Amino acid sequence: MKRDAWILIAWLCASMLFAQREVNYDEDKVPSYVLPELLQLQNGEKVTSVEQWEKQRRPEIMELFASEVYGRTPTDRIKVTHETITKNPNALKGKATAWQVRFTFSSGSEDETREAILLLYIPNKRKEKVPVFVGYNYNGNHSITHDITVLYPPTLHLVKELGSPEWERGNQTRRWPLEMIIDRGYAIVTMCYHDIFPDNPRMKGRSVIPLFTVYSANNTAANEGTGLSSTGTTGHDSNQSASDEWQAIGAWAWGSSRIVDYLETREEIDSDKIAIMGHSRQGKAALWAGAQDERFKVVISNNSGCGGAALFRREFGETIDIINNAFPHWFCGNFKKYNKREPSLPVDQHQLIALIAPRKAYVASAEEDQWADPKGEFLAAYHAGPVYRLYGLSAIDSETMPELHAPIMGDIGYHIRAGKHDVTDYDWKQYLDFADKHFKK
Ligand code: GTR
Repeated sequence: MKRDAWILIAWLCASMLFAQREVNYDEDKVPSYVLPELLQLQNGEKVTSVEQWEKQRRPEIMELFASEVYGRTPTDRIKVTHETITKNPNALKGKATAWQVRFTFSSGSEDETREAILLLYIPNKRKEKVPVFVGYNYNGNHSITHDITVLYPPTLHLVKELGSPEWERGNQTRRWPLEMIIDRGYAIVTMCYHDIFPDNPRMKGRSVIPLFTVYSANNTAANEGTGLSSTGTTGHDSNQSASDEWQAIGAWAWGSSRIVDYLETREEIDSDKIAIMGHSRQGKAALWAGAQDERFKVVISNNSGCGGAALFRREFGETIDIINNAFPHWFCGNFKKYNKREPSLPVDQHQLIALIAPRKAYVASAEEDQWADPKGEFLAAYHAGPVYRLYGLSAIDSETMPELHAPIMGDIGYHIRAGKHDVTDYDWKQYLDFADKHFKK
């Protein structure tokens, strides 16, 4: 082998070792930290009433998450149309009716559009309007079922090479126990998250973001998706946008609200009983969606980790610096100021969960998912408590983590299960129980 190749290999090994060293999995090395106050205004005044929380403190915290972490969701509305493509009254062995609906998003001038395909299952056995779970899938609607009539997402080719495992029908069925959800009397609705923002640093130009007037035109060229040759880039930030411009997580959260807009048009659905469930990066987006859109009455983050439920200040597992380098397109530009500077971030994730109050929040961890910092996920749920108590609701009582498989089901829910980073039937059973409890089924 040539000398240069050896140097390259040595450099790669050294940088991998270095990267590994930077990840802390040792509880003793968690720095001591002080969490930003929940119930204290920026002017130092204490918050003692729901009114003060809602009118003053909550907007302050919301503003900080928008400007410093996820970017601002535009307030302008773009045109969204819905077209039913298929209706299958015999889905899931006749237990449900499946609908596929094409969403077309258009810019003000309507010269630019994006398409997304929604897949909605509604239980056939129902006496009244049904509650619903909203959740994005990672690999496409075709991946959650073996039903050959379910369409591929229009965007998958932008991020996944044809023939890669994501293209295989049914490759994610184990994460989507559709029959179990339908049997419990819930509708379930999903969409491929790539349809809203194809998950790649160079794909912002292909996302819904350029459809908005606030999108700065000067970043079109830098971010324009040019096909598969540009995928897989890490540590690359070609983002020229305003430092508080929304990025992928903001767009995914926005997209889930557009799903709610559609659900509100469906007479079979009880729009007062809408739950959102997101796994991992979608757990991050679900919390941000739940914070912003009060139509989500139950908000569930499954193994959401850094930028989701986990407290940043523990610097355990994935950190701000690591996530910003690996996924430069997820958070806003300002968030990069906090790389390796967690204590200077003006918010932490207990505050994100608190923004959901008085609606119900559930955080779930997996024992082997140390990258996501289960303890940090638990502690954020715990420290959101004061806002729930302000509303007279229940919160998590003890700072000690519960045992495995001992779910807490108050107004804030939490569980940790055995096993890896994933969504399992066990997780879904808890979410259904939690939703039953709060939707009084
Ligand atoms: C990881 C990332 C996590 C989590 C996860 C996922 O690579 O570091 O923050 O989002 O991906 O979404 O599966």
